[in-house]
Amino acid sequence: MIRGRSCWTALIIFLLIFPTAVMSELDSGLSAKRRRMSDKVRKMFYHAYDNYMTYAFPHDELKPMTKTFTNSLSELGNLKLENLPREYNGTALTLVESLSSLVILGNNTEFEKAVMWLSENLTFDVDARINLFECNIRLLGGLVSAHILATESTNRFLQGTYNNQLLVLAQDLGHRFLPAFNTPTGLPYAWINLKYGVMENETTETSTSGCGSLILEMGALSRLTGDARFEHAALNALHKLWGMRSSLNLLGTTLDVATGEWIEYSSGIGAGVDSFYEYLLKAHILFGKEEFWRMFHSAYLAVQKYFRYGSWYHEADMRTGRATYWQLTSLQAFWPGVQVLVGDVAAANLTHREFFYVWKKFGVLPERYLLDHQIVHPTEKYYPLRPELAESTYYLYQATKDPWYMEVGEAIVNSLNLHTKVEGGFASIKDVTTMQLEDHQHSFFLAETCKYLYLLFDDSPLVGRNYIFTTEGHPLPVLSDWHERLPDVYTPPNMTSLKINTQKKQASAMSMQVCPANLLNPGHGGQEIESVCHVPDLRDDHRCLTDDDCGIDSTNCRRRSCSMAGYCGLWLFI
Ligand code: DMJ
Repeated sequence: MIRGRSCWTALIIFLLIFPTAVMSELDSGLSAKRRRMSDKVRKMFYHAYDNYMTYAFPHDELKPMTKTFTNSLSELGNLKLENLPREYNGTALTLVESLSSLVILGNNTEFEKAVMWLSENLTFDVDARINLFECNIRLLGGLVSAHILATESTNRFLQGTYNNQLLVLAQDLGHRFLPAFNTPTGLPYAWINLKYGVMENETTETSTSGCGSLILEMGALSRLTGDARFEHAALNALHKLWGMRSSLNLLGTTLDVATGEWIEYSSGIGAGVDSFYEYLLKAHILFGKEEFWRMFHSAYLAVQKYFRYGSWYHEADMRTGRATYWQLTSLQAFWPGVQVLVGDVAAANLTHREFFYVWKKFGVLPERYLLDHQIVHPTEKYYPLRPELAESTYYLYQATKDPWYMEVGEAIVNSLNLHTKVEGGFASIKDVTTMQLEDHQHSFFLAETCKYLYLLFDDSPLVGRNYIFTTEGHPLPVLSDWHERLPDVYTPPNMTSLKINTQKKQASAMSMQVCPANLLNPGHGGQEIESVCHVPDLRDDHRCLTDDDCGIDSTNCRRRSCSMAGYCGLWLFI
C-alpha cells in the first residue's frame, strides 16, 4: 500500500517536473548551440581578417589562394586592374569594411588600431576611377558608421584619442562624390575619378540601385557634418529616378544619366535594383520622412503585384508588367529581410525557405538559376561569398525566435567552411556545379556575411542599441534628432524603455521593428513598453484577425495592420 502510494507520488512529481525539465534541457541545448556557433563564426571572421591583414592590407581585398591582394575598388586612370602600378596601395577597403564587425565582436583594441591607422594613412586624393555606388556603400558607409561607433558613449575613444578623423575622411570622400551629380538630370554618373571628377567620355549608363541607394550614407554624412549638399544630391537623384517610374509604379534596371531615359526596361528585385527598394524603407526608418514611406509603399505593392509568383520573384517589363525572365538570383535573397521589416513575417518565411532549398541543393547559392529550365545560368555559376541568405535568416530569427533559423545558419556556416575555406582565407566559388574556387575574398564577407551569421547566434551586441543596417551591413543609429516626419510631441525618444518585472531597461526601438516577438514575449515576465506613442499588439505572438488586434509601432508611431497571413506589422494592403 505504502509502496503503491509512493509510486503514484513519484509519477505525479515526474509528470509535474518533466515538461519543465525537458524545456530547460532544450533551452540549455539551444544556448550551448548558440555559443558554439557564435564561436565558430568569430573564428571564420578572424581567419578572413587576419589573412587580409597579413597578405593584402592596405590594398582593397585579399586573394586567399595565392595570398596576395587586389585593388578591386579602383581602376587607376584608364588602366586595367591587372596593370595597376605597384606603388598604388588601394583604399584599405577590407579594413574599412571590417570596422563595424570588429565592434560587434567586441574587439575594441583592434578597432582602435584600425581607426588610428586609417586616420593617419588613408587618402582619397588618388587618380583612381571608382564606382560611385560601391564606394558609397562600402567606404563611405563603413567610415560614417565607424565614426558613430567610435563616438558612442560606451567606447573609450571618448576619452581623447578620437577627434572625428573618420568623419573628416568621410567628408572628403563625400566631396569627391559631388561632381558625379553634375548631370542634366541630377542622376549621378556610375563612375568618377576620385582626384579629377568625371572623366572624359565617361559612360552615362548606370543602374537603378546605383543612383537610387545613396541616401542613407550621404544623408547620414549631411546630418553629421551639417553640410546639406550630400543629402541634397542623393535625394534629388532619388526624386528624379522615382519620377521615371512607369504608370505601373515599376522601374527599369539601367538608364542614361544624361537623357534620363531607360535603357533596360526589364527589372526585378535582384541585381541592379535590389538596394533601391531596401533604401526607400530604411530611409523612412532612419529619417522618418513620409515621402520615403509613400514611395516604398507604391514600389512594394508593384513588386508584389508584377514580380511575385507564389514564393518566387521573376522579372517583368516596367511598361507592361509582363513577365520577362524567370530567374532566381542570389541577390534576391535579401528580400525576406525587407519583408520582416515591414512585418510580413509569413511571406518572408515562404520565400526564405525557397532560397534555402536552392542553397541545400548546391551547397551555396548560384548567382543565377533559371527557374523555367531548373538549371544554373551557363555564365553565372559563381557564388562570391554573398551575405543575403544569412542576412534574411538573421531577420527572420529575430522576428520569430524559431530555432529552425539557427539550423539554417548552421548549414550556411558549415557549407562556407567546407567549400570556401582555404589556408589563406575564404575563397569565392567560381562554379557551384563543380565547387571550383576563385581567388577572391570580397570585403562584404567581413562586413556582412560574417556579421549577420554572428548576430544570428549572438545578438547581445545589439541589446540596448537602436541601429538599422545599411545594404553593406554597416549599422547606423535611429535617432529622434534625425527624424523629420513627426511633430516633436510625437517623436519617440532615441531609446524606448522596457519594464522587465520592476526594472526599467533601455531597448532598441529598431529591434522592436525587427524583432517584436523578442521584446514582447511573455517569457520575459509581462514587461510593458513605454514610449510616447507605442501601443502593443493585442496578442504577444503578434498574430491577428483584424487591424484592431494590432497596435502602434514604437519607432515611427504608425498604426500597425494585420497582414493577409495574419501578422501585425507595418504592412501594406495589396
Ligand atoms: C553587397 O555589396 C551589398 O549588399 C549590395 O547591396 C549588393 N550585394 C553585395 C553583396 O552580395
